[in-house]
Amino acid sequence: MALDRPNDLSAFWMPFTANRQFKQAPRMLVGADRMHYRTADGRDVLDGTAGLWCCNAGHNRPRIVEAIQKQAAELDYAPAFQMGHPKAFELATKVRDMAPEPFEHVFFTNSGSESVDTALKIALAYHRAKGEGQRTRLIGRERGYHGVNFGGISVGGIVNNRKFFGSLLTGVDHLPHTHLPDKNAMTRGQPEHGAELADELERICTLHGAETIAAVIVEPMAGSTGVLLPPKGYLERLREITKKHGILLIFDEVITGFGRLGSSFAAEHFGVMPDLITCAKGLTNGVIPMGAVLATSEIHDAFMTGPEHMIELFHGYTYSGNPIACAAGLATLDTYAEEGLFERAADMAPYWEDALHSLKDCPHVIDIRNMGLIGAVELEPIPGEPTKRAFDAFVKAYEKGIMIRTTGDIIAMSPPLIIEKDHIDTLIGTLRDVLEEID
Ligand code: PXG
Repeated sequence: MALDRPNDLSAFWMPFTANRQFKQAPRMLVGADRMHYRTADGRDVLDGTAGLWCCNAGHNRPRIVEAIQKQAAELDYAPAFQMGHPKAFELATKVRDMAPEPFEHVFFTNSGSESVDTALKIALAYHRAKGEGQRTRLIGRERGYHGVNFGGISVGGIVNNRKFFGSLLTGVDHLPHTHLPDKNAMTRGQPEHGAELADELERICTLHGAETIAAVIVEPMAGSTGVLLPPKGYLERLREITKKHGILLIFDEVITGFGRLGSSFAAEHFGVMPDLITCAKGLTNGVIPMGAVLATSEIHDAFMTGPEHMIELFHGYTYSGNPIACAAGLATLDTYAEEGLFERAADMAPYWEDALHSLKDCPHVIDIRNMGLIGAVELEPIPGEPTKRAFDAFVKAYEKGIMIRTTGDIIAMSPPLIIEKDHIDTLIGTLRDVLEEID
């Protein structure tokens, strides 16, 4: 029988977790259904974060569960290199069909971090294939989160994710982040100020020589670092400058892909087309690890040269296009389509926005930001104890039956797209109580 309360917690070194604090007071989840988690002590907790921004269709959806069960019994694994199985092609076609027009090709990975490193490698190899092998520099952004592999932390801009891990990739530079609370606090949707921050790319091009730069990678909306929205005109400007200099633009859509903003991808939402898109999370509803990189034909076709028996891209993973992940992905995308969940997210967004901004008079709140079904509430840090206030809010929220995420002193929420208005009322109402109770 499974142990609901394992009494030896020491072996599992938990990721991105305060291990010692957790193991003194574990928050153990043992079940889930649609909008709720079930805890080991028998409580239902409303999921305000879709797990880690990934369970966009909610939890334990029968169609996805059955697809996985069936696939496991039919074809558990197929070699990913020089062999194929039908569902990988079917899923790639489905992803292509739901992506904005220029994205014709899909490379499968197993996580957002792998998608990012894959996209960076494709960008470098693309330029080499086009006879521009001198384009080796990669440009990220301060406060960017691109996963935790070496490529991703090199272009990423979160200090604690970088500083412990050596010298990282060389030839990397960073754009400034776009968080301007003095000018943009309490903005609903995209902020007015900050488009000019994209012009910093011109400065970086002048500094290094634009012809040495392979790619710029940004999250169209930065999630992990506390929901930082692109100022109006910013992404358009980045696209303009990258295009002018022959630099590839990569949108990291690990969070924004699959309906978060009320569209399939943020590229579509903002009407700005990058050259590569990374995704993961919502691709399989978080149920089975899987990610992908979407590429335009221009990029893909640049590799399709040379003798036909030769491998064109020396890259891939044992589990690229794993059959069970593909089955989960197909059932997930069918669920999104059948239930119209992306449109639903768009329809629900104004109610979500109003509910979220109703917290502006709560204690400690210094900013509220939102877009689609994403929201952030930024708290004034306790002097000398950064992150403590938000962490206290997280623990208290969990005790009161809602799941939120915190980063620094920012509370982030990204509920499953099946959320109903009364769930929003509960989530925001409980968060109000939490904010009124914490120090
Ligand atoms: N890129 C972006 C934009 C992400 O948000 C990754 C890459 C890495 O994905 P993997 O699958 O390797 O974890 C992410 C992941 C949070 C939180 O609470 C965000 C992520 C992961 C876990 C927690 O903000 N984003």
